[in-house]
This record gives sequence, structure tokens and C-alpha cells, in this order.
Amino acid sequence: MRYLNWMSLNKGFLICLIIIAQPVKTFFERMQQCRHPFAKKLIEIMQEKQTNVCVSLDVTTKAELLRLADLVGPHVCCIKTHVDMITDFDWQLIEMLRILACKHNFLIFEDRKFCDLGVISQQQFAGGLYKIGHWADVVTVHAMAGDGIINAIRQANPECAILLIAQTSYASAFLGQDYAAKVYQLAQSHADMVAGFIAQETFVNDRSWIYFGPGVSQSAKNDSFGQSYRSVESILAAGIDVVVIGRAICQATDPLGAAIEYKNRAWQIYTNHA
Ligand code: 5BU
Repeated sequence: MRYLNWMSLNKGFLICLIIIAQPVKTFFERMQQCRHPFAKKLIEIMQEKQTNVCVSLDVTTKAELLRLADLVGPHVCCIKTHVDMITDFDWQLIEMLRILACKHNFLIFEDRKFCDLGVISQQQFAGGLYKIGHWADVVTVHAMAGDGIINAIRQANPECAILLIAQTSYASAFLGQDYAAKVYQLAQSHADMVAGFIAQETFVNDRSWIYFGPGVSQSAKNDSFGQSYRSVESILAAGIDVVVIGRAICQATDPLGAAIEYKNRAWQIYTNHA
């Protein structure tokens, strides 16, 4: 009897262990699937901080960007910027942002959407006022310009990862399945630089990339300039790894509360799906 009890206890313990171990195993697998070091690092941070939220800090001053980064930084895996929106930009902003990235363990994503000749994009990436290539962990690139931009970024800083825009949350009628298929081909031939995609779904049956999905809000359906929103549930059900959330956090009356709410909701859904 005692032996039986011990056996059933042990069995229960083993089942618990398997259940507890499940997400770890899944995340390990997800990390194994993704080839690019940026994607691997991101998954590590996601797992450690239990968050698959990337917050888009679309604000116009240094002070506001840094205030929000410090406030919501502990709850996100990435902070996305549009650095050319900052009216009082200077290099101190970058230094402070990098310090906050270390303090809160998030990656910096500059959503520059490069889309020009390689030679121009290289200057926009490495030079100019913002010197994006000196501080961003990842940048967005439009694939319609071919591989010139990817080659130019590789030459300037091969450590900076690229997310190719395959699908958008706006004007998506322009970029159909054919376009996404070509974006995928481009990524495959530049897998040393391309870590994943901006998309609305996993548009190819290939999990070796990380998928970021913008256009997410639980309350708004659209804005007055063409943005269209989906819920966290809907975009994660479509296979997206990281939800990109801007105004729903930054313009909330309580940005910290909103960030925590999105983090918990997205993480719970993602870990059940992952
Ligand atoms: P919002 O406030 O959650 O609407 O902000 C969305 C952010 O994501 C914003 O910075 C856009 O530039 C970015 N974005 C997007 O909304 N949709 C896309 O398809 C792409 C980027 Br690509």
C-alpha cells in the first residue's frame, strides 16, 4: 500500500514536472528553429521576462521616450522607435536608451522601413543625424527594392538584424500573397541578415523566422489614417510571435497598467499556442 502510494505520488510528481517543463521545451525548440542570433536572443529575453510584447514608443520628445522606456521596459521584449519623429534628438537620447535596454533587458528596434537604393539606404542607416546602425539591434526593410539594401546594411554593420516587411496592417491590399512569397525568397537568400518578418500571419510554413505583428489593440478598430487593428487573440492565432503595440499602451491613461495587461494577455495566449 505504502509502495503504491509512493508510486502514485511519484507519478503525479512526474506529470507535474512534464507540465512545468513543457513551455521550456517549447521555447528551446523555438530557439532551435530560429536561425538568426537576433531571433535567438529575442526568444531568450521573451522567456526570461515572460513577455512577447514589443512596444512602439511613437512619441516626439526625448524626455517622453525615455520616461516611457523606463516605465514599460520591464514588461516588453523590444522597444520600437521612430527616431526621426523626435524633435529634440541628440546622441544623449541614444546613450540613455542603450542604458535602459541593459537595465530592463530589452532589444531596440528602429522601424526605419528602408526602401531606397542600397547606396542611399547605407547612408541613412550608418550616417546622417541618427546613425541608426550604431545602436539599433534590428531595423525594418521594404523588400520591394530588392537585395541592394540588405547588402548595404551588411557592409555597414553585419550585426544589425533585419525584419523584412511582408504584410502590413494598413494598405494590405497592395501586398498580396505573391509579394509575400517573394519577400520570403529574399529572406532565404539573406538568412545571415534577415531574422524575420513584419506580417499579419505566418504566411509561409516555416518557423525558422521570427514574426512581428503590428496593428494590435483590444479597444480600437482603426484610426483616421488607414491603420487597422486586430485583437491580441486574433493576431496570435494567426501564428505571430511578437505583438507590436503603440498607442494602446503609450496613449493609455495608465501606460504601465496597459503594458502589464497586454503582456499578461499576449503571454498566456502565446504560451498555450507556442
Ligand atoms: P499603433 O499606435 O499601435 O497603431 O502603432 C503601430 C506602430 O507599428 C507604428 O509605429 C507603425 O509605424 C508600425 N507599423 C504598423 O502599424 N503597421 C505596419 O504594417 C508596419 C508598421 Br510595417
